[in-house]
Amino acid sequence: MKLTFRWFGSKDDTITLAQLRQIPGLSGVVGTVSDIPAGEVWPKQRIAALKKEVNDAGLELEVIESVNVHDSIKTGSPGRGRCIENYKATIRNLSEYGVKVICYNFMPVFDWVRTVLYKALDDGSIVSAFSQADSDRLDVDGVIGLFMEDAKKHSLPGWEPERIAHVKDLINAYKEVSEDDLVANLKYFLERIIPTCEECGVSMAIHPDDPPWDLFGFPRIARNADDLERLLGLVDSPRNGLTFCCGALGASAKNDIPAMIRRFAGRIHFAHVRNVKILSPDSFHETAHLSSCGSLDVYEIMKALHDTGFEGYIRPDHGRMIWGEDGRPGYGLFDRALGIAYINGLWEAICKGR
Ligand code: DNO
Repeated sequence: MKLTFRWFGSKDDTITLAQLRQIPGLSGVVGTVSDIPAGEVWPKQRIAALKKEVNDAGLELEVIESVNVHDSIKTGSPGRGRCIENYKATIRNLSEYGVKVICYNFMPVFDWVRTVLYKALDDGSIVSAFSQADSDRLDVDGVIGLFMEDAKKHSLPGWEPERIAHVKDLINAYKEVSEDDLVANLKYFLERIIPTCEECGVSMAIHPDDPPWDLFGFPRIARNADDLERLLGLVDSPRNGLTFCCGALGASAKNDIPAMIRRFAGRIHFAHVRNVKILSPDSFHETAHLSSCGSLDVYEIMKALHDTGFEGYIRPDHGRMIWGEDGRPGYGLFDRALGIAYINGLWEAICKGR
């Protein structure tokens, strides 16, 4: 496995590559070019510049999170043909610069959703949280307000202000899209891009729904093991794979995370290893990575990855805000670096215990 760290770029991240370089065991960053709108081609010069910057800092750039999928593709609207061709061109361009895995999602309208972005735990650390009851009270406008308030300071992945400015149109565009339609639209997309991935040696890795249940009446199609099985079957190629986000899936106690890792071995290209504290069947808050801090057994997660011969990329995810750091919710330096130290420790112990 290769350990990586999500980095939003020198303009958009408070964390520097020089800082990341000092995290022991880190092989590279999970990068993005965030100002290119979904549906457009990522130009080679931009990818080359990002790669150079990352390589110059002594790190690799082999994973991208995310190349966002345009809503015309998700909703199956006219115009998707052009966006799919552009997506294929982006895959080719990224592969030329050594990218091996592309993370994306197929969530309607919203990416990850929380109802609280700053919740103080007993130790004074700050985490985000979700409660279905609060979400029902908040309605779509309330949730947008919550994220937009934060967007003034930090633009959160999936909640970029320019996207959210059109959110009412987006919501309308998804009104007639059923769960079956969304699956069919994903199949249409994958059938067209996976041959390009096969040619270029790039793996697609879909991110599961976060939280892993239906929200605001929109269909969700990556909530549990059965959903993931269905997605992988849409195009049965190893290039059609998963970003296995332990925290997203693990927010539902019905998802047995180590068992799912064993079941989908070979199709997991990228793992987001983190913990989450389940408070009730539909509420949770985020935590430190340690098993004892949350509801997931992170040792069993790492063991399942190890036992199944996982050779992909791992990154820590959604750290707490600690030690007075101010950053994007979930994406500070300190707690994610602690998460990596823990993942490194578990991995070494598991390897040597064999
Ligand atoms: C949240 C992230 C997601 C993820 C996208 C992939 O913190 O895990 O925003 O990057 O869903 O497209």
